Amino acid sequence: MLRKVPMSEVSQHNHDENIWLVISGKIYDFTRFMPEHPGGADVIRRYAGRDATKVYGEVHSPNLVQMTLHPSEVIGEIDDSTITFDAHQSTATKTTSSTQAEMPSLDNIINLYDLEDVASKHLSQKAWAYINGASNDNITRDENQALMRRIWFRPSVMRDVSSVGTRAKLLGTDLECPIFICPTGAVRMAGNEGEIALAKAAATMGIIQCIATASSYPLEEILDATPERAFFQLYVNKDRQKSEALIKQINESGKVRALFITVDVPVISKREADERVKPDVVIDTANIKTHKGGSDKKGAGMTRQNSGFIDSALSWNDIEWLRGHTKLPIVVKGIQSWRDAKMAVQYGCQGIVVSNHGGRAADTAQPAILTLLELQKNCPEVFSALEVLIDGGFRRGSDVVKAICLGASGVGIGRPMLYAVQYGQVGVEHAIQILREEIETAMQLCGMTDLIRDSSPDYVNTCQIDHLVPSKRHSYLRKIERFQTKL
Ligand code: 173
Repeated sequence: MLRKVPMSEVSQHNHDENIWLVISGKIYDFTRFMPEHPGGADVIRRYAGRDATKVYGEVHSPNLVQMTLHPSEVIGEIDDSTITFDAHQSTATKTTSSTQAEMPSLDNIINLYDLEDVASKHLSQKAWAYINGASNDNITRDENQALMRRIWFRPSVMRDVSSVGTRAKLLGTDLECPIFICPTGAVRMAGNEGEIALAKAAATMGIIQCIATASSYPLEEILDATPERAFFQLYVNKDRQKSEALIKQINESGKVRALFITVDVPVISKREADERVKPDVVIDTANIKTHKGGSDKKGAGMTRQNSGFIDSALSWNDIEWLRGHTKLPIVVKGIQSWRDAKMAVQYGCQGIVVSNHGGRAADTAQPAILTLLELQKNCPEVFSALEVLIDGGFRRGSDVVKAICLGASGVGIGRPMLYAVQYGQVGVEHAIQILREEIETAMQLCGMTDLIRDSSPDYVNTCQIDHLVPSKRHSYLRKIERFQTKL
């Protein structure tokens, strides 16, 4: 039985040496944990001696506080008769829930851009800045999409397309269509159901989610909501033992089919939108227990606050270390050059994700679809040595079909899935359904009946971007020239 505590007693515990917060009717002692809070001490301090239920609920899963604090840090239960209006006051302003009522019905959402439009109007300013934003000038983010539109279909006609199939195998897993949900940090910023909505919708729709290290719900809860299978994205921790423990948990879950290791942000890039919008609430992530804030001007807001743990010393030799800790397929996520694709083959990886982190890594890095084309032109052997996945800028079923024609075995969808989380699980299912139908229609209009069997570069005309792919020989000759100049 928990002790009933009057609000007047709670409000006295309002300083760093002794700090209590009320969350969902229970009183917790945050004194020990406050310096370790991944989102920083300030947000806890702001609610010292007060009710933090609302602000807590915007960014954390209901059970996180119980899982994080010791049983001895649960002080008691609030005595309801002692609560005054003031205790509920928070400094947080715009929230997702307060605006949800005005969102258009899902029937009116007919493509993924509609979801983005809703997000731009209904997400909190901070969530929109974090999710929609990318690095520096957002050039790579936007060009990822734009370049896809400079690849033309070369449709075949009269191929009896009365029925079409999109089934595919991705890293040994059977899918209804070759789509995976990209790993993204802190999905709960987009909507309360967060990664749980993604897990459930991926299952009902027959696709797969790649769970992120920096997820907002605890890994156990996401895995519980995952009936059968998922991928897992790993940021390698500076403290390797922490990564090893996480990999062990992944191995033992029996649900994870591949380990994606993110390699394109050894340091977090400059995320200016994220930096500019000061948070109402400091969003953090459930599975990361280290915090390194920055007092410099490198600028990445919430992302940087939660990324101090990422090991920038990661190198290709670490693939061997990873291999020593898991039997799962290892997929290197964030390949941006065809030479690195070859490296992944040399180091014995089972897959790569051609990706620039949705333009959130090096700004002005080449669009992902261009990298895929470079692989086709400069090292086509890679496609049979490992699985080539891709993400970045995919918004239409036709974009997906183009990537599959250029040799990708699966396509990742990131931001649009988060925008769909505004509507919870049904929203995510709706988004996946839209994509599937668009894929089928694009196939039929191009004369394909089975996506995997029929897709080939013959269906796409890349002449508008071919000249952007430097030939292998060209760069090799440049190297020799440089060498000769030195001599
Ligand atoms: O792109 C991101 O925002 C990202 O990868 C990340 C990394 C660490 C914490 C939160 C998000």
